[in-house]
Order: sequence, then C-alpha cells, then structure tokens
Amino acid sequence: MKKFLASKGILVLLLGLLLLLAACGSSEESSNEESAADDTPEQTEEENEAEETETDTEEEGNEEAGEKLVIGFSQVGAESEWRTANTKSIQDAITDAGHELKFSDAQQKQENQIKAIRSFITQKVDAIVFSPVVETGFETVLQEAKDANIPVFLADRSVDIEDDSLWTTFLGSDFVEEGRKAGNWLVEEMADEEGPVNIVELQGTVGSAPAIDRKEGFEEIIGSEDKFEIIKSQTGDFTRAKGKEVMEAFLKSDGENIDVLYSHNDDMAIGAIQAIEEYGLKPGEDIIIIGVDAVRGAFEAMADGKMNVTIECNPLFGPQLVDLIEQHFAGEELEKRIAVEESMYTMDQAEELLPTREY
Ligand code: GZL
Repeated sequence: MKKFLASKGILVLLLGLLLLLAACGSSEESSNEESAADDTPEQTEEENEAEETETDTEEEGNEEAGEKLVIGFSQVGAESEWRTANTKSIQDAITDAGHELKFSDAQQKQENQIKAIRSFITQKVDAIVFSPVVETGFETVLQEAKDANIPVFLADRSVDIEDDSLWTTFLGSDFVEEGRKAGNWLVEEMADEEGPVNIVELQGTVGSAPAIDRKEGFEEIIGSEDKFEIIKSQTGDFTRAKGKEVMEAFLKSDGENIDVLYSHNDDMAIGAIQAIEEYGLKPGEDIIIIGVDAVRGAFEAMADGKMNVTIECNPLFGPQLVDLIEQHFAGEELEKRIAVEESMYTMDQAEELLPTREY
C-alpha cells in the first residue's frame, strides 16, 4: 500500500511539476506577446481596423484603409474653364487628404493618356483617376491596370467598354440629362413661336461622352416638335477659339437664317458670341445662345445680355471622388455609376449669382 501510495505521491508530484511547467510556458508565451506588443507602438483603433480590412483588400497590394495612397491622375487637358476648375478640385482633394498625387495633362490627346496610365502602372501607384478624352480605345490599357491590381476611378467622362470590371466606379454628370435640360428650356422658350426655329450646334470633342450624350438628350426633346431643325452641326472641340472659328463659318453660310445656337459647352459659346458680334448681330437677342457647364464666363455673358441659359455641369467633385477612393480601400462596395447633382441658370439670374460662382 505504502509503495502504491509512494508511487502515487511521485506521480502527483510529477503531474504537479508538469502542470507548473505548462503554466509557466503559457505565461511565457503571453509575456512574449506582451513584450512584442511592448516593442511595437500601441496600435490605434484605426490601425487595428485597418489590419482587419487589409485582409479584405489584400489582392490590391499592401495599402491599408486610412493610410497614405499614391494616386495617378490622368486628366483630359486644359481646354476650358470647366476643365481647369475640375483639375484643381481633384488635385486639391487628393493632396488635402494627405495622399501623394502623380498628375498628367494629356492635352486632349488619347495617346498621351494611354502613356500616362502605363507610367502609373510601372510606378505601382495605388489607384488611378482617369477622365477619358474619348469613349473608345482604352480597353487594353485598362486591362493592364486590372492585371496590375490597380483600381481605376473614372472621373467626369466614361468609356464605352463591355467589361465594366475594368473600372471601379464612374463619378460624373449625366450628359444625356444635360442635353434634355437644354432641349426642354428651348421648347418652353419658343412655345409661342410658329417656326421654323433654325438651330446651329457646336459639338464637343468628337467621340467624347459629353459630346455624344448632350447631342442625344437635346435631339430627344426637340425632336418632339417639327418646328425645330438643326441646320448645321460641327465640333468646336470644347475650346473658345474653335467655337469662334466654326460659328464664323455658320454665319457665312446661314447668317440671317440662324435663330438658336446650342453649344455643348460655355467656352465654345463664348467664342461664338464674339463671332456673332463681329458679324453684326446681337447674341442673346438675334440668336438665342444655349451653353453647358455654368462657368463664370457664361454668367458674365448672361449678365451682359449676350447669353440666355447655361446648363450646369459641376466640376467641383474632387472631395466626393477622394471619399469614394478611400471607401474602396476601406473595403466598401461602390455603385458602378454615381451622378453629380446639377441645375441650370438663366440670364435673369446671372447678375445676382455671378459673385457666388466658385468656377
Ligand atoms: C463635361 C466635361 C466637358 C466640359 C467641357 O463633364 O467633360 O469637357 O463640358 C470640357 O468644358 O472640355
């Protein structure tokens, strides 16, 4: 019995020893963890969160939610007041949010945009912001960005590509709706006119989303009444100089026969206004002037009685765009298409609103 008890005693002792060792081991482990924690700075709430979301966005490289991003921005050019305001809005929003900006002005050339996007890919940026100068011809380079796991955010203009996995989201205006607003204003303005109402049209850049869609929306509305006819339509490439040049040609061929100018942006309308005055007619009276963008120059022309209406196309969406980029890197699912809220402004409002205009 004693032997049994003795052996039991040794066993209990051994067990106790083992338990003691095991307990020491685990506390050693936890103290290792603690010391590891002590070695590294206290994690903030945000950094802890970031660690969780990092696994969600693992496939997008090593950026974490709330961390500094490197953002490549390929902009169309500097062709209009609108574009200048849009560039500033996006650049300021990216840098104000503490991210690094790599900027490229394509001078309205598609090949420059493709080169810029390839360069961003080589530099391994975290995200690409891109306003495509035209709707087609970007599929290959957007596939290259996707293969490099770099999300693309379309800003302002969209692309005509089947595979919408090539971009994360589109943030910009509904250009067709802008065209409809222009058409509806004209239908109302001319309600008491018998007709015919002869319209000349200054189109934006050939192949660009705003030019295609603003034409579509306008024609959808005026097509409902036979008295409206577009007698001439040509691109002014969204610039004042080209708008003036093309309007001079319209006046030369149809001068006294033109009742309305529908211009896809205010800059071309302002160029056309100069041509109309040099021709000897009164813009805003002899020829009704409809523009799009609602830039400061349009408010000045309307305040001078030389332009009748401008449909707003808001360029100041930089902060909203950066929010979307950060939401993406925080692992949030974004809508494929997000439209910017917009209005329209007429001649009688111009004087009062001009001092409030931000662009
Ligand atoms: C519209 C934008 C257009 C503007 C023009 O969102 O793409 O390009 O209407 C600019 O002024 O050139």
